[in-house]
Amino acid sequence: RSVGGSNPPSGTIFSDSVGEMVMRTAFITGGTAGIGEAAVRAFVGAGWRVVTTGRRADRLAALAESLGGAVHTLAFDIRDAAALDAALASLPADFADIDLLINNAGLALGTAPAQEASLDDWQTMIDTNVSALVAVTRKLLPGLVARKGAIINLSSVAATYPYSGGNVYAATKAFVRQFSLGLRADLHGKGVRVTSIEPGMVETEFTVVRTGGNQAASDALYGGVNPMTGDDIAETMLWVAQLPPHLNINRLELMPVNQSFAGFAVAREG
Ligand code: 8X3
Repeated sequence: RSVGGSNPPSGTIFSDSVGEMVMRTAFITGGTAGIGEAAVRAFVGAGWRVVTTGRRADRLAALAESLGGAVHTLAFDIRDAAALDAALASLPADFADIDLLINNAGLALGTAPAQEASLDDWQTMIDTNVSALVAVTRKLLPGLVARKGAIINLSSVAATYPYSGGNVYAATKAFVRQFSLGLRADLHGKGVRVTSIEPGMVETEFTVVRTGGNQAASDALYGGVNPMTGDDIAETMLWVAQLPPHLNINRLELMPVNQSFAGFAVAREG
C-alpha cells in the first residue's frame, strides 16, 4: 500500500521525530477466531506488533505459535474488570505502548423477538459489546492520546438497519457506532483517529454462536451468498489503520454484494 507524502511506505515501520525506527503495536480484542484472528494475522503480516485477547487460551497459544514473537497473547474474559486490569499490567515493555486499539470482541446471542428473548443473553451482549468495550477503551485512552494513536471499533450494519430478532444485538452495535463518534468529538485536536467499521454478513463463528451451536443454520444463512470473510474485514482495518495520519474514516459500512436492504414489513389486519 502506498500512503504517499511524508508517511511511511508501509505505514508500519517508520522513523519518528528523532529518526529512530519504530514498530507500531496494535491491541486487538477477541483474537481467537473470525475477524479478530484474521486481524491479528493481517497486522503481524504488515509488520505490526500485536497484543491480542480471548477466553480460549489454547487458540491464543496456537495463534502465537504460528506467528512467532510479534504476538503477545492475554487469555482472559474481557468482561472481567479485574482480569482486564491484571492483563494490562502484565504487558511486557515491548508490547506496552499501544498505538492502535481494535475493539473487535463481541457477539450476538439469539434471534428471538424481544418479547421472547432471553434476558441473560441480552445481559451477556451488553456486558461484552458495550461494558467491556468502554472499559478497555477508557483504560487505553491516555496512552493512545499520548502517542496520537487510533481506535477501530467493530460495529455492524445492524446498528443502522433494524431487522427482526436483532433487538439488543443491534442496539449494542448502535452504541458502538455512536460511542465512536462521541470519542471523535472528545478527542478533537488530540490527533487520535477513531473509526466505526460496520460490516454486514461475514461468515465466521458469528452465526454458530448466535444460534447456540447450529452449524446447519449458519451454513443455510450464508449458503450461496458469497459473504464477506474475516480476511475482508481485517484487510479493511489494516487499510484504515495505515492511512496517512491526517485522514480519519468516521464510519465505514460494508456488505457482500448479495446483501442489500430489506423492504418494510407490513402486517395486515383481519
Ligand atoms: C451482523 C451483521 O448482516 O450478518 O453484525 O446481521 S448481519
